[in-house]
Amino acid sequence: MRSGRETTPTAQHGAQRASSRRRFVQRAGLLALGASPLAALAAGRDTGDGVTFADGPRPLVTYPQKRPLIRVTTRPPHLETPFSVFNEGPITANDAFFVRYHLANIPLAVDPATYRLTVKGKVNTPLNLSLAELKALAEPVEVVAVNQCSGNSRGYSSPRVFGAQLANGAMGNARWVGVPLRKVLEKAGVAAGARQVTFNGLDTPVLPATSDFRKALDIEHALQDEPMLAWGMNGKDLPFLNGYPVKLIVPGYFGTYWVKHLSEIEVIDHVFDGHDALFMTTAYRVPDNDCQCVAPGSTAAKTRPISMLPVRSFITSVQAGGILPSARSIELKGIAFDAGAGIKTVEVSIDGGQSWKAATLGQDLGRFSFREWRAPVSFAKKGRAVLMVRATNQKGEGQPATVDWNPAGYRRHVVESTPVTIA
Ligand SMILES: Nc1nc2c(c(=O)[nH]1)N[C@H]1C(S)=C(S)[C@@H](COP(=O)(O)O)O[C@H]1N2
Ligand SMILES: [Mo]
Repeated sequence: MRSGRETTPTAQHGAQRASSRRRFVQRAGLLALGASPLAALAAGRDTGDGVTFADGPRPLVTYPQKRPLIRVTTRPPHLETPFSVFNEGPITANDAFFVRYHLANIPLAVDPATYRLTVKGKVNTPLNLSLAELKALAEPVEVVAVNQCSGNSRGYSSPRVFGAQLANGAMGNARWVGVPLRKVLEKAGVAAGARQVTFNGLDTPVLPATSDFRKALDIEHALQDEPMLAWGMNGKDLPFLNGYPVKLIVPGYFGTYWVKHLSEIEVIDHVFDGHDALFMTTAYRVPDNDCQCVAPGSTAAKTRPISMLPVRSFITSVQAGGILPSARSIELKGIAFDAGAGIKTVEVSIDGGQSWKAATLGQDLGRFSFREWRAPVSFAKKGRAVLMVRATNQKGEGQPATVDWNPAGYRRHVVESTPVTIA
């Protein structure tokens, strides 16, 4: 089933709950991050975006520096952005940006005065940089880029798959400021035989048997212009839950590589493996073929690490179950993005994909950014209609009409359908 609607509490009821939750969160301060049972009680039945998967309702919860977001899990915090946020503009506000962690031991505070970033391994000069030294290491650069979780939209996977049942809000687009990773590696001096670079953050597993969360990039990729060590997000410091004080930004690549609270960079002479490499060697892998897909319900014989973002597009101005007027022109609005080739065309359909018309693209904020689009449409008849949107990029890549299924529900990029009622 695609989605269902939750009963919405009355506005007053919702407001009372929100204010008692705020008081609770204020009292508990940052420590509330791990206090799941009380936070869950306080959250009650407020619903995030009306989307309910087989797991049950998805309440809104409030965390430090965040507006109410959809609770996916509490320990560690995993929060989804309500989809209506993406209609506010092409940049996702810091307080609305989704949050994903894997390990329950997340840092609750980082002192910018004592924070250090270590660079070690196959380098000529190991580094131990303070935040001030990192910021002064090279001329800061900026990029607008989409951070999308590999599992974004996984809840729509059919057959259903294990993992967080996410709707479409595990993505966001921000203006990142930092220094190129390349400058830091050049400062350390990459030694001969370097093969990959690994990244580790301040979060740790609760049990020693659990793998740490570490990611690896090939040395050639790490030395390209795009990967960045960022401290700025939309003109502010990174929100704590999005990786304060420093996060690896890998434009065009899925969010899993964007390591938060980055504390350690290691250059290695082999492909990353071993006990703490689970998030490269076992998780975040896709079928090793062109479509990165298998027949629904089957498993892949061979896999490889997930990498770049496929082309995606969404209608943001109306959501599934929305009601639109007949016999007058209305504007559909939305976003499209890809891994950095850049969006070339966006087309919309209001008849379930039988006919398509071109949308007008909005301002170009850079090839890694959300690209807004608009299209005037009018509905001749009352009743049900299915809206669709599809995009192509400058390389001619588009979106499949049917789902490219894989066992982890990663990288959904099918042409989405939005059922609406014309009244
Ligand atoms: N330190 C650390 N960094 C991490 C993760 C994590 O669990 N720990 N999860 C990754 C995944 S899978 C995603 S999708 C992004 C989410 O970034 P956000 O929480 O800032 O939105 O963080 C990545 N960086
Ligand atoms: Mo993710």
